Amino acid sequence: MAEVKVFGAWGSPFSKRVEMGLKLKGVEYEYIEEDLKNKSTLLLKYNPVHKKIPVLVHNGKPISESLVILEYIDEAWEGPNILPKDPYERAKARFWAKFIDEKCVPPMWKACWSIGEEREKAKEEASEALKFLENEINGQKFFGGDTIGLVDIAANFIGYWFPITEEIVGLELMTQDKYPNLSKWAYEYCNCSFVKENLPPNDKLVEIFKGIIQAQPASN
Ligand SMILES: N[C@@H](CCC(=O)N[C@@H](CS)C(=O)NCC(=O)O)C(=O)O
Repeated sequence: MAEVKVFGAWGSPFSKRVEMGLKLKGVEYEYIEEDLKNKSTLLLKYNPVHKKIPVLVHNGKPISESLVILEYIDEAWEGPNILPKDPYERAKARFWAKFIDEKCVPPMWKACWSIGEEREKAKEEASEALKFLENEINGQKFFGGDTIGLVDIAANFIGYWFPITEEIVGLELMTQDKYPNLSKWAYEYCNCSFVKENLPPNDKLVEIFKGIIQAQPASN
């Protein structure tokens, strides 16, 4: 039987992308929790370039970078498609997944954890980027249409982690008023059974985020 291992961190949306891909395909795997403050020799061996989780190891062969791993999973195993079959739709899915990583997640995260002018700039950038995603859903249940695909899994931070963080830090960015499609999508995605079962517990994330706030200087 194929040996499938995931080196991850329980609270990481990138790590969860890989687990969601494997769950979607029905692939069994061994999960290895990494301590990111004290990375294992194996993680450093498997991902010497970025030294980050997640890493998927399939029969001893390591693959890094969550979006690359998702494409690998799609090609290596039968089961529901992660990427569409049509070449144009595939290209579009890759475009939006890259857009999420480059244009959405960084300013959204920064908007939560920065202050003053930096925060305002990040909020503006994040709002602009989210508008594109809001339009892209365009009445569909998921970015992939009726079923969950690459863009939905790539957007997991937007659907689950961000609303929790927003509430903790008192930010109102992805509101239902401004982003009704995205808000509906987030609900549908997080309540899809295989997703719901694999999301990190809300209270554990809240604890982590509250810890970050407490560790910040008093002026924040
Ligand atoms: N682009 C990477 C991002 C992965 C990433 O940022 N992983 C973080 C945890 S959420 C990590 O391993 N950080 C450890 C470090 O930077 O030293 C991917 O998509 O896999």
